[in-house]
Amino acid sequence: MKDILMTAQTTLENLDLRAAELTGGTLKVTSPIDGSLLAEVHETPLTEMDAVFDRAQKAFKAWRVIPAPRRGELIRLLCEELRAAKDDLGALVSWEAGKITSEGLGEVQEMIDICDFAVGLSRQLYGLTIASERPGHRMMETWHPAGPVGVISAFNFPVAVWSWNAALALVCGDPVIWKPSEKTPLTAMACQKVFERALARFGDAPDGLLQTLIGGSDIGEALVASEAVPVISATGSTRMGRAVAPIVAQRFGKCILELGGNNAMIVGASADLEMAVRAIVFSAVGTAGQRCTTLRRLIVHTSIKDELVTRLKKAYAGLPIGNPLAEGTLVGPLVDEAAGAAMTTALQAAEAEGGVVFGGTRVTEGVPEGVYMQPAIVEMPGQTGTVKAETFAPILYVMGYDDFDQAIQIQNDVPQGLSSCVFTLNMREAEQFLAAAGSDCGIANVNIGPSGAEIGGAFGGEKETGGGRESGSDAWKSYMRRQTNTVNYSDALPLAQGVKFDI
Ligand code: UN1
Repeated sequence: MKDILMTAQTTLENLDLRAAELTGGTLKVTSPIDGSLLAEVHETPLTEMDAVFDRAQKAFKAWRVIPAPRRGELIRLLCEELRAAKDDLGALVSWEAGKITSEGLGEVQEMIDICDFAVGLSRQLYGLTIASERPGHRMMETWHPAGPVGVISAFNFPVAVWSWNAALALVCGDPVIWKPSEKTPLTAMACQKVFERALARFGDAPDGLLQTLIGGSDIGEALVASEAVPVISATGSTRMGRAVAPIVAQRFGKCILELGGNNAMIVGASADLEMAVRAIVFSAVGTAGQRCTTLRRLIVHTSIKDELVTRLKKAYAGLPIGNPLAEGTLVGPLVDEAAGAAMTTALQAAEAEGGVVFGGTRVTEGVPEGVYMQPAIVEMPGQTGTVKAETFAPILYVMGYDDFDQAIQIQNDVPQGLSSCVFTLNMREAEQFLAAAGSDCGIANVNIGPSGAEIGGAFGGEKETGGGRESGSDAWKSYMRRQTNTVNYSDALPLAQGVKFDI
């Protein structure tokens, strides 16, 4: 392990994180790869929070009047800095979150992509013009910056989810206060450094455009409760969302919530099974089953179910599990012991409900000292309580169906509504899946898996997933306030709806 640790130190140094920042603090950061201690970082004191909000408000007042395309220039520079830091930042994502090398790099690429998108967006914060019912009047909509945005992010996408929010918020004119997961403060600290390099090149940005808070739930609670932060974007569990949303609603702030997913694939009788198997394995097993978009439920036409399960078992049996930094590894560790225990508990519960489990045991040989689990396939007699709950681990529940309407009904019959997909060559099934009575999720795909979305689309889901949308399309509107303007360029004052009020 010594060599690997030395590499972690080199990565931290390359990212400008100095010994003083990495030692002597109260928050221990361990690597899921082997449980080794990466750093002891300093937490933001709760007493510092008022100053954080003040700085953000001051920054907002200065930043909101900078023309949006000039704000885009900062993101263009950030994008350049991210490109330069890609290898190191990707490696640090692997160290801190346990992702395989290609997925760590992929996450940084996702940041680069959203920055590119945001630069273009900075010249396209379009409002509508609206036909007025009154002569000599003009109506329009103008989008203005909303104010400081609080970003709460999870360990599993420690940097990409921040960038979806930050790149948009900053071109929209909003400073960002970031509360990363306690499990992944180092990647956040590294992003703060990368951002500061972009700021230095930009020249005249106000102080406090990005502030990163290191620490636990007390700091998160202060952020959520603060009236100085009109928008809170929170990614994590449904439990966390249920705690955050009422507090923000109470003060009439806006929430962008991206919470639990319990994503399904329907495999129709006509499906290209070769493609389906590849899509299933990537989306069920990739990131060790720790994506919001991970495939958790497979709803398969009974005529092909046995064949598909046989092929999947074969693919699962050959999966390279181990050190995520080693070449060829496809399945890295779960984030911690609690995640491994939750997987085991869910598998036991599924078994008690009549499930037949393949895999799912802990791997201890030939792997470092982290929580390495054999991904599991569980054939279920039906959609039981355990299947309806999201367990953040590589468990794939398999159920059969005979009739396509029944498949859609099973797909929708869970509390979560993030991502979904159908594998079929039957265009009627494909269109039915995408139609109003089809999938009830925020994301619905045909002949690709539910995970690995591109940044260009709006990302988020319905029901317990929280209803928020981040990333592409018009998700930027959540970071701005909308103003309706009516301009009268006539010399009369007609009232709308024909109301007469002559004095
Ligand atoms: C998440 O797991 O919180 O679609 C985000 C995907 C990635 C983002 C996942 N682009 O799988």
